[in-house]
Amino acid sequence: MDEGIRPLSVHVASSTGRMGPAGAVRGIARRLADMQGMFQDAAATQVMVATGNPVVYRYFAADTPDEAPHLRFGTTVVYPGTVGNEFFMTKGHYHAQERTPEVYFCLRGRGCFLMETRDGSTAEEFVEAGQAVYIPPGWAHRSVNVGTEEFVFFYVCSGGVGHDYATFADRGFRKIVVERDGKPIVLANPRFA
Ligand code: PAN
Ligand code: ZN
Repeated sequence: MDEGIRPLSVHVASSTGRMGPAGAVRGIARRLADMQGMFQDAAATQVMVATGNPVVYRYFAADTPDEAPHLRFGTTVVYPGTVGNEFFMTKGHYHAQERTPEVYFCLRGRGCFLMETRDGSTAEEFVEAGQAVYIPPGWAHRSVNVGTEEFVFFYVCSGGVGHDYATFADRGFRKIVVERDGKPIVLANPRFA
């Protein structure tokens, strides 16, 4: 038993992903300038950073202890948009504690979860509201908004998993999601060619 940890409840607005009350929730906004080099089109990135530097995504976490055996849970909101022809997405990560899974549940919009393993396996799951995805241990995950409204999903994983973003700093994920003829398609990332 964990002394001092009391049950808590938070509100989740399924249309916006916003969580509250403020005292029980942490929130982070990632702007395009925080994602330099992650999109393929460097020139488009620079123009967009210089002309508004949009918020690409936000995420919220309930204020639970970030350590096992507790759970981390909250929402992520990826806004609609593209950089060049590449859809707005999260940074993506491996859990530093690699043997930890995660569950995502889509609340709104249309998205694609890109997943991959260190031995080069890849997977992608297209989702809309009502669909849940299980991310097994050892699978990195990145979330892409492939629609025209906000892509909102709920996540839950073990506390203390940690996030390895560095693996993706140079080349990103093995697959990219781009718009072609008004539709999302998944392509091999040319940086791996
Ligand atoms: C999620 C992600 C969230 C933001 O809570 O942390 O969607 O994505 P990045 O961490 O890649 O910026 C999760 O997968 N937690 O483990
Ligand atoms: Zn994760």
